Amino acid sequence: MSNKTNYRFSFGPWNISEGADPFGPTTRKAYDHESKFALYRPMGFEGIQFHDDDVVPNLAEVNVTQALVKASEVKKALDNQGLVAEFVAPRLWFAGQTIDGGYTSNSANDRKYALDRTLQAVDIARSVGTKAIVFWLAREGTYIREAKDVKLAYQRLLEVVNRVLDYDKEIEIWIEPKPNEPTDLAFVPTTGHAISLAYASDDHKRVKTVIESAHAILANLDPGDEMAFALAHDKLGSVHLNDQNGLKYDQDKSFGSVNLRAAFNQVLVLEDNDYGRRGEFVGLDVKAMRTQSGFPVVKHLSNTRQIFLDLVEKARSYDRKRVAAYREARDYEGLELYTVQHLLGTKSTA
Ligand code: GLO
Ligand code: MG
Repeated sequence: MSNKTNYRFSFGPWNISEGADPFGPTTRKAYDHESKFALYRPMGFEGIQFHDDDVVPNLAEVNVTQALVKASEVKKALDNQGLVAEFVAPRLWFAGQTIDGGYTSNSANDRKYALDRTLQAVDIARSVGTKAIVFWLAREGTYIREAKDVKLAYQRLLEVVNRVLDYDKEIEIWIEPKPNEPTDLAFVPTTGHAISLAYASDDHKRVKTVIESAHAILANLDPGDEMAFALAHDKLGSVHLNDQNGLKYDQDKSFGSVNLRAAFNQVLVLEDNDYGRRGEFVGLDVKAMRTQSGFPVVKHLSNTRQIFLDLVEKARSYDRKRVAAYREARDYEGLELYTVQHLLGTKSTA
């Protein structure tokens, strides 16, 4: 059953951070942004997830042409290091114009800013060599329910999706759902919402989703099931593997570090459905613990990759015939013991 895919891994430069949180200052020195690229290959990664201003760090200060020149320079630097850009995401949550959201802001000027910046992110994506842009809809939502007309907000989101599809006939939009944080009630909280938007769009084949394990857990959903749902519609553009200890702030813990069995089930879904066969990346979105010292701090990334690969081994040695027999006999108690013992590496008594 397993396809023996050689998985390709990616992460974003923001995954190497200075350890600040809302309650305290940074705990580590900043590691030079572009020097981070040299860390990828030795750790077994080849894809870089970019925000538009990770490609062009001073984006607000340069003109459109300068931004594209910089993006093609970055592309050359990546080529030289055997790296590829996986996607570019417009970082709409930092600008003064997007305090109350971008595409769904109540201000027409701010909505225009968000659309213009998104179209520029499409051009940056093409110049840096990728056809995918990610919509993580950070501030598209409400802090109080009465603040926005929610039906109108969803219509506005669809309008932006269509504008982008029309602007570049090859671009793909991957929507990354998340139910809350930074907003209280986020628009497009689940995979189902993202996929509905895709089907409502003018070219649904070019609208997919990025599923982040922690975001699914924050919506009280099972990440593996969310991935399977997207795969059933051929809409899993990428994944952001990590972990999350229940319904609290977004933790971005190392994959499998909280719920090993749920992590195993995510790997099983990817393995059994040939994920990666068309070059899709196994993307990570993990944060190092604030307490960790070093320069740079990258163990959380190499550990997550290793845990994923260890679970791939577990997925490949999981006896599918035996699973089928338990299913056939409807002996789910037996199946559960087999699965847990398989994960524990103990002698199977089931
Ligand atoms: C935050 C998101 C964020 C996105 C990134 C790429 O919760 O997971 O890290 O993945 O901005 O769009
Ligand atoms: Mg993410």
